Parts: sequence; structure tokens; C-alpha cells
Amino acid sequence: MSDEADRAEQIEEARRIFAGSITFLRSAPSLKFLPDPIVKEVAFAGRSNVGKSSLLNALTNRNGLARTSNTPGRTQELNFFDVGGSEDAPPLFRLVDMPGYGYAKAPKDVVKQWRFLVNDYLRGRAVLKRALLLIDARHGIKDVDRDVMKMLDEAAVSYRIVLTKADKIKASELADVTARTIAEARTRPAAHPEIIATSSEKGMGLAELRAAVVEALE
Ligand SMILES: Nc1nc2c(ncn2[C@@H]2O[C@H](COP(=O)(O)OP(=O)(O)O)[C@@H](O)[C@H]2O)c(=O)[nH]1
Ligand SMILES: [Mg+2]
Repeated sequence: MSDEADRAEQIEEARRIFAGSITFLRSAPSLKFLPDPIVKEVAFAGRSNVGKSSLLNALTNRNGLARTSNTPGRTQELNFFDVGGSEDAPPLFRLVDMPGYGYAKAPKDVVKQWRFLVNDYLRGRAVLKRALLLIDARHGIKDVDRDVMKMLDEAAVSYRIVLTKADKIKASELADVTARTIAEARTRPAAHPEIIATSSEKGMGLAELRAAVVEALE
């Protein structure tokens, strides 16, 4: 089979999986609430307001799956979603919505709690196959994102950068930020060398991102 046909098949398989059942499993405010690690996980991380909830909803075609919150930096929980499976069968895998970071007004103890929760999860979770690190296309990688990239590198969790809100900038600016982001990703030990540009608003990059999630499980 040609690479192109292969790719089309991956995209179609991912589309099918994301069109199937996806259900909220539970929130884990601390490690003791983590679900049993029975299936692989792919986690979504990013600064508060980066568009993570919008992207999860767009990816799964479900409006209320991840709540688009107007109190950034408040929810310090890992949210787990089962993809596929049924009452008699385990899920195919799980999506994990990680708590947002980088909210300027977050109290110090909240920031500290975030670091403990995220670090413990990243370091101790063998079923975590990849993190998708969301970066606002208007701003590119910021120092708070670099802190998280460092955590991922040090925990040896494979991650891939996803640009969000690509509809908000011109094509030339998107080309620029894409090139800069790829260049930086390539200096990072655990980062995937390619990135994906998305817009939840316009549906851009969603099919590719779904395929990237499924590919991360292989
Ligand atoms: N134009 C545009 N706005 C977006 C997009 N994704 C999210 N937003 C907006 O950005 C804000 C934050 O989104 P949200 O998903 O709640 O971010 P979160 O804090 O990372 O979960 C909201 O006002 C969204 O409507 C996008 O792709 N394009
Ligand atoms: Mg959110």
C-alpha cells in the first residue's frame, strides 16, 4: 500500500474511533483517585485558556464533554474519559484532560498542588503513551510551557506540540510560528519532531490530531 493510502486509512480509523462512544470516567484531584491503569492513555496539557476544552470537544464532536470554564486555574484535577468499550468490554484507551497551568492570578499553593499532581502522574504512569502539549498559535512557546516541556523531558514522557486557535492569525504568521515551534521541539529529547496546527473553531487539523492520538497508542 502507498504511504498516502496508509495515511488515509489511519485518518479514517481515527475518525471512526472518535465517532464512537466516549464517556467521562472520573476526576482525580490526587493520585489515590487515579483509575486502575488497565488501558493506554493520551493526555492533553496546556496553559489555561489555550483552548484545551474547546479542542477536546471538537475532537470528540461533543459539546459538553470538557467544560469550557471561565474560572481558569481553578480545577486542579486530571479528568479521565473512556474511548470505546462497553459494559462488557474495556475501553480502547483513555483521554486525560490535565489541569491548565500558567494562570497569572493562581495562588501559590494552587501552583504547588498542580506541580505535585502533574509530576506524580507523569512519572508514575506506565500506560501514559503520549502527551499533547497545546500552544496558542498567537503566542508560540512561552517560559511556562518550557517548564512543562522540561517536566515531560525529565519524566521521559513522549509529547507532541499542537498549536491552537490557528484561525486567529494570518497564514504567513502561522507558517512562522510553526517553523519556530518545530525548531524548538527538535532540541527537546522527548518531543515529537512534527507539530499539528489546529482550530477548534474552523475544524482545522482535527482529523490529523485524531490520527495522531491513535498513532500514539501503537
Ligand atoms: N478563535 C478561536 N477561539 C478559540 C478556539 N479554541 C478556543 N477558543 C476560545 O478561547 C477561549 C478559551 O477556550 P477553552 O477551551 O475554555 O480553553 P481552556 O482553558 O484551555 O480549556 C474561549 O473563549 C474559546 O471560545 C479556536 O480554535 N479559535
Ligand atoms: Mg478548560
